[in-house]
Amino acid sequence: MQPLRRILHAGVVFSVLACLPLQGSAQQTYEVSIRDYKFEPSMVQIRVGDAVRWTNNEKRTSHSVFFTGAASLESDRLFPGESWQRVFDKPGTYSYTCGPHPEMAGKIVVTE
Ligand SMILES: [Cu+2]
Repeated sequence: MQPLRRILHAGVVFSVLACLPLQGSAQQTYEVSIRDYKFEPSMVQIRVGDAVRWTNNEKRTSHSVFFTGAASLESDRLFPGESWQRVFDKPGTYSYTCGPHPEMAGKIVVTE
């Protein structure tokens, strides 16, 4: 019985390891550029577990990424050249703006 049990155990370990690279490659990071007082693209569709990274590409204006609504969350102020990222663990539509410039608008749509 002992050798058989060892083979079964090896099989389970191999299966678990084989799944890891697939899970890792499913997660992606999407880029949003901040320029001319706009989020580009203003709407991004992603899957649960993906990340979005915002980069301030202005010459001298600073911005933030400010999620309004129930789970309110604001990034630090991003100066030109700086970036900030967030991972989305739950499906939903996440609307955001910029703290200092409420006329700026963006949306992240997260699906399963
Ligand atoms: Cu701004």
